[in-house]
Amino acid sequence: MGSSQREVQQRQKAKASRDDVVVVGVIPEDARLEFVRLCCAEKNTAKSNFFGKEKEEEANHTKKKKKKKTWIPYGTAGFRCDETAMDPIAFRCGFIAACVAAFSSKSSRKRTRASGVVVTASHNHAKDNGVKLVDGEGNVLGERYEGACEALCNATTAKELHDALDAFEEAIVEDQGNNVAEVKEEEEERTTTTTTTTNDDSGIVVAPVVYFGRDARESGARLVEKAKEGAKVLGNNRVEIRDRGVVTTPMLHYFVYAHGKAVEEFFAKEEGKEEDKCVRTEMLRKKIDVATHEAAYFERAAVGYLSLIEEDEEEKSADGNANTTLNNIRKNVVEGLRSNATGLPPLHIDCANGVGFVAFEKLLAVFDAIREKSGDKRSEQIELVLKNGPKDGPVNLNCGSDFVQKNQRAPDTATCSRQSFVNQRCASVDGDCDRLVYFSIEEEEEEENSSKKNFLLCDGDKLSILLAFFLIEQIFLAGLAHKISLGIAHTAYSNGAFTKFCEKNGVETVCAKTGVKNVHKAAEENFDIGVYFESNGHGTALFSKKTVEMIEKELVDELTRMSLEQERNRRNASSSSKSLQSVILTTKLKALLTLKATIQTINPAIGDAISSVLLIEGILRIKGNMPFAEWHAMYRDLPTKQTKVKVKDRTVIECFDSERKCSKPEGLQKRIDEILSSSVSSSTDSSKRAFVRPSGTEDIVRVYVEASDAETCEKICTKVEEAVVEFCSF
Ligand code: 16G
Ligand code: MG
Repeated sequence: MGSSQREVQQRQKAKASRDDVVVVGVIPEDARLEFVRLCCAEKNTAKSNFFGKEKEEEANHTKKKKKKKTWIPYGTAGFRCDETAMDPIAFRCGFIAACVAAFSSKSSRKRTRASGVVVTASHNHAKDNGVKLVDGEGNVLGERYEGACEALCNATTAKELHDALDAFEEAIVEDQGNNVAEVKEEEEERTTTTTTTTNDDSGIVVAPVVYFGRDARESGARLVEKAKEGAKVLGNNRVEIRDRGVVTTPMLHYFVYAHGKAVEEFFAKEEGKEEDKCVRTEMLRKKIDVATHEAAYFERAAVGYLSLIEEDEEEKSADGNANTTLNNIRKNVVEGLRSNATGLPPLHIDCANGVGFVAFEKLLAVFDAIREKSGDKRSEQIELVLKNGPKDGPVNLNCGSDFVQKNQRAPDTATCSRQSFVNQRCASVDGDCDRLVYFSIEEEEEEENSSKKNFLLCDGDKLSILLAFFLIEQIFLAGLAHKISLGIAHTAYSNGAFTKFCEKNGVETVCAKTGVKNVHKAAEENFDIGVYFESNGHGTALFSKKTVEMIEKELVDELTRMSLEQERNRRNASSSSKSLQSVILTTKLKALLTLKATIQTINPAIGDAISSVLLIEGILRIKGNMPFAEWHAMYRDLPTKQTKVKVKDRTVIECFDSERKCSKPEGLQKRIDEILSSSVSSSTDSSKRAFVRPSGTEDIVRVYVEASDAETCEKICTKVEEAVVEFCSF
């Protein structure tokens, strides 16, 4: 008996002796064993790289310590570490993604399943790299997988690998609901036929797909190959691999989302119903190819933007005939919404020396193509000046949204000096283009001819405000305010002035833990339209399915009513009451069209800096070319201070209340409360706030403080840092 067979028997025996075990064999045994074998083989060769330096350095330490040092956690957004340590993790994540694509579906057999792997370390240093995993819906892979993924990627023995795979299978089964039998049946069909694909109820042959993509880091190509190797272990007959090369993280999420949508639509509409199953299979494949092509992503966003800023020609000509009362109504209601969409100065985008540059270039090419093809002048109404591309220097070095937001200063790189941003309208994205902040820097001449630079930031909070207020207005004008709930989800890092402003204006807010997955969930669960942005610029607006359907239905109804109304008006053009009715209808229709265009511009899968730029640019134009300063001045941020504290073990800190308070180590929260109410700061300053949390991406504790003046912030921060050191050093 071979050692692997023995292993299987031992595992099965162990499982049989446990009463609670319900999961056996979601992952086919051949693939499981091959995966474990390859992981162990890699450990013995490439692992010198994996555990590399630390292993040597730690040679004299205890075994426990050694393990701790090399353990790579599943962080806030997947794995991230020095790129030289990423190979085994990329390999294992490839296998994980393949299993998610092939087995995690909630067992709708009419669905070709997909998943995704993005090799990126986002805003982190160029020498780092990482993996973000995408689930079948195009969302961040669910939290239920995190523990198993972490164990799987850190396992060093066959036993540890098998245990982690068992836990992983349990998470898959949870995802499948109670349809394990059905999935197993599919698996049998698949392995007993020689096709490379899966049969569904109607006999259509479909294949689970893993989409791969990477940011512009040098190590990306190597790590994607590793991840693909991992996926291939599941077997060519079980999963198809599609490598999308250098793409932004949100693009990869979109491909997975669009894949699922294409399949769903194909079956819902019973496309090619009359054809035989081979023809239908080919039709489905083509449909998926088109929907998940890069061009589809850019065209969707570009067309969405153009519809958003659309000018209503009919409205202009109607104006001439309208009486004064009508003109006034239009002025108040309509002009506030739409303006001649020219006149905003160009937007200078700092692309963090990363993939965003490449993606924005492609977007601009789509606008050019639209203009050339149809002569559509609207596509001139976006002017982006792209700065800091991948050839300009190491990703995120002195540039990118993280640099801009954390340091409150403009980028400064070899190719784009700080000066090149002065007196421009500017924005900045991060290394994988899922964060966005706007900023401006003005140079003021001072008396003695020296210059002072004024830096103003519109961070995630201000993006939320602009977007939420715009949507509230549109919902109101569309007559849907009583049917749709809209609110903002944010994190503890949102400025106190932001929450106060929302409260004052009656906008509901909900605070969630740091991390896109948490804020996304809070927005989704609490509102029909949930706007969310972390202060660092991650975010979007989520429209529930019900809301999208409602808007679409209202639009159809409204168009029907409009055409009837126009017909009546034509018959009796002099009736002012009918004209008034017509204007109100126009306003409603416009709002509905605007909402529809907004939905199209947004990446439905995840927050996306490209669609956010288009959306914000569209809104600013609709708002009469709102100047940056006006947007920035909607409310004034309280001074804040953020620092990092290095401690022995950051995980001793445990938080609650969306990370605004900590329960462990005992006494720390009490000390923070004392600092806040002590003489360090004025007792009348009700805006004082401070919290600490262990970072999910770095081995440090983060400290956040805000108060009504910068000096108080500094003082409180120093005291809180001291408290962290004191309470965490045991
Ligand atoms: C990751 C998260 C981001 C979060 C940040 C917090 C995603 C895609 N990214 O970048 O949302 O704000 O981590 O980092 O989820 P921290 O835990 O180190 O403070
Ligand atoms: Mg990012």
